[in-house]
Amino acid sequence: MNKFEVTSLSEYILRNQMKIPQSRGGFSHLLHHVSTAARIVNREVNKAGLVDILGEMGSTNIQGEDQKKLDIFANEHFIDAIRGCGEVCAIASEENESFIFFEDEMGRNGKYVFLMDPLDGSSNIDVNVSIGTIFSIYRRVTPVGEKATMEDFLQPGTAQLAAGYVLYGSSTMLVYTTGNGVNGFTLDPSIGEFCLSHRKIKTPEDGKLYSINEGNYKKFPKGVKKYIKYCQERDEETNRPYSSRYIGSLVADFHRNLLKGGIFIYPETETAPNGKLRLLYECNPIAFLAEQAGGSASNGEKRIMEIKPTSLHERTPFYTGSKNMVRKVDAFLEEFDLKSDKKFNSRCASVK
Ligand code: P6P
Repeated sequence: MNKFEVTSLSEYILRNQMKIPQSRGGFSHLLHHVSTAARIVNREVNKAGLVDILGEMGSTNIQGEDQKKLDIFANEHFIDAIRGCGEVCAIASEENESFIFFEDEMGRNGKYVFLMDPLDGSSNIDVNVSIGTIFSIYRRVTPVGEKATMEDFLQPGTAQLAAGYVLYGSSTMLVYTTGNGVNGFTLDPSIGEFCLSHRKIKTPEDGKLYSINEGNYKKFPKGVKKYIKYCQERDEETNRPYSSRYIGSLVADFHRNLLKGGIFIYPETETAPNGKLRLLYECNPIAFLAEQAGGSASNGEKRIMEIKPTSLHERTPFYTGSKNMVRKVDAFLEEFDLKSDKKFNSRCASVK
């Protein structure tokens, strides 16, 4: 690669499309539209402080969360961009109670379904903290041409064709995978293009950062409490104590840990037994990226991407990042929190 050679996202997509036999470019076309929507949302996020687009809409979304004007803006623009590409038959969003089926001829014949959290971390919008868009793409399982059903969306994360996020931070990045590694593209505002800046991202197997909202400490499972204390102990051999880093914006926290090494934890609590984060359009796409970068993602007991979803907005406990750190917290959970029936079963199993 020449020193000053710039690979735009468009060029990268085209190069990779040619590697896919019999590709007619539909998938590449879809990724282009994601990029376009990301640039439109980025424009509004960057000037949020200057125009009347900050603050509450006075409405709440399906999650019962206050909707910020930018939430609505991002949701509408991603829906329009994805509808316009003609490759997707239906879309599910954190902001919508059910999925949206694109009735017209073009939509009906789309081969893919698209899931997204259009603007995650939106509670940070008014205080200028990084926020993000998270997306996930599957091949539909119902016949092309017919109406999409919930079956198209309730697929395990292992069936994802692509996943990614847009990070609206000090610079705007699009990070995605199609199952052949993770690449990061940084928006160059002077040319309006996402340019390859982080080729084949690999996350360190060990890290020194742990990200969790310790304000909920008293409600955490015993294994999580033990792991937090483990992170805080002094042990030179294992580079402890680790540093606590928590922004309260999943994409920003995950992205930092992805590049530097670390673990992000949003566990179950006494008051939220399934945690807070959504399986389909937050945890599965992030898990796909984590695994493709050499990390891992679990719900404390099993691989996130092997969970069979039962509803569009279901939540899951989420442990993701450096492989050895996720393995460590899973071990603490196994030791201190394995459900009594599971302990009983595992004891029975060990008796055989
Ligand atoms: P808490 C933002 O609302 C979000 O969905 C994620 O981006 C973030 O990781 C999490 O919630 C923060 O939740 O309860 O720590 O404020």
